[in-house]
Amino acid sequence: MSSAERLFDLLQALRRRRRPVTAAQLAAELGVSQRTLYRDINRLKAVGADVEGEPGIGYVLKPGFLLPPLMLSEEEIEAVTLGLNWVRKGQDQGLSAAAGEALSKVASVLPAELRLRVDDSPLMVSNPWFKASASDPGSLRRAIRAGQKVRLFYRDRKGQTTERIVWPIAIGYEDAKRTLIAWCELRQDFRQFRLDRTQSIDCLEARYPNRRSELYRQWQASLLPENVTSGVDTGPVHKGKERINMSSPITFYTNPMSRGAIAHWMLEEVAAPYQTEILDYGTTMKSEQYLAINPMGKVPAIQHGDVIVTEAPAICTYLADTFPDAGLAPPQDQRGNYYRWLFFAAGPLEQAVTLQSLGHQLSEQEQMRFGCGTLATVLDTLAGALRTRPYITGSQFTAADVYVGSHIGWGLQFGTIDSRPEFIDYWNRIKDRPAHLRVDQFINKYAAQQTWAES
Ligand SMILES: N[C@@H](CCC(=O)N[C@@H](CS)C(=O)NCC(=O)O)C(=O)O
Repeated sequence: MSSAERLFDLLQALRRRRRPVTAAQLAAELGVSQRTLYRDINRLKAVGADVEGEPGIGYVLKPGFLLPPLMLSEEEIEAVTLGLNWVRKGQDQGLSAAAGEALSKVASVLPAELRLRVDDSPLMVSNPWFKASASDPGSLRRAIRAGQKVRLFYRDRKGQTTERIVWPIAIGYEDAKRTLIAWCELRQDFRQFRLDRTQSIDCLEARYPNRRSELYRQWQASLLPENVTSGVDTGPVHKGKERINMSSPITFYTNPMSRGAIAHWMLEEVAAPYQTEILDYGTTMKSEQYLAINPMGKVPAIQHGDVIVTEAPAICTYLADTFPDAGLAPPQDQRGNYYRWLFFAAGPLEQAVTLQSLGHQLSEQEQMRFGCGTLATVLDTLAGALRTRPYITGSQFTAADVYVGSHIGWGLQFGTIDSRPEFIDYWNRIKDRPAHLRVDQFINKYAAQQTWAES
């Protein structure tokens, strides 16, 4: 590496940081000795870079030192051109125009042979296909810069329009949608608002009291509740006799985007103390430690003292029996419907829906052999039961409703179960239970964390 390249890399390493960085760190990062690094720092200072600091304490580059125009590498030109072209094609007219301007400025300071890399970039950006927003994102960006409150007229998931005063702190850009992240005065919590669902945005004179950076930090910290960890932190797995120790904490293994949501709902219903371990598909879910819990490498699973339970319906039943105060298991002599519909949903319903989603039509011969028969018969049977009573076992909500209801709720959402009135009424009856809403909120936070948390 030439000494000019080395100096350039050092300058970049300093420019990336706002806090002092030690010579040892810089030397390791750039692959040079500390002696060379001290010499290079002095050479940078000699050409006018305002590098503050001392050996042993750390260095920081003061703003204002501009790179000569030629110091953009070919990779950097491609990165800048691609990024600016992406913004130029966006829906925000202000940003789009600014990106066009910035691109021509970049091109104008490059030597002719490199200018072509901007004008004739081989890296293409597709035409946008995100959902259009009725409101101008530019006004939101200005409100964020100025720390101004904003009045939103917003259509929520149920299609109802609500008016909110919010403190905007960031806008998230995803492929298909734009999301405003803000503190909501109504909810007294952070909320995300899809810009395609906003009907109007008024920037108010009033400023919000906190610093934006502080609110942003709080929002990042709020993305997952505290009793959640990632990875597999298993307690001792006993191969011998199972014993329930009621005082043992429950460890709940899940991924929020999975059938784990069913077990989670049940845990919330029985109000048992539990610790959540989030496992990732294909990695921690297939780790040696977790295979000792569930050799299937699937979630959900719970460990309660020495007892391990896998399979969502089994977890629901186990929790209902183990925490009888929650009143979610019918008395022993009234469990016909309870067992029947739990097993019906875990067997025929799940099987028929899965076959249908794979596009597999069973022949008449196969229908006799497969436990589910046809999806139409399965749904007729289930709808017939729900027509006669509010909950799947009768007049009381039970663990069977957590399980059967979850299947129906998903089926309606993803279109794998017909929107029959019996199913819609039943789902509306149970979906706003506080325990279910808490799980919903957890899943939303997890989804936000996956999308927006800083890595
Ligand atoms: N029969 C199990 C099914 C569990 C299951 O298939 N879980 C999926 C997520 S919904 C899973 O863990 N898949 C990961 C994998 O198979 O690698 C139950 O009802 O709990």
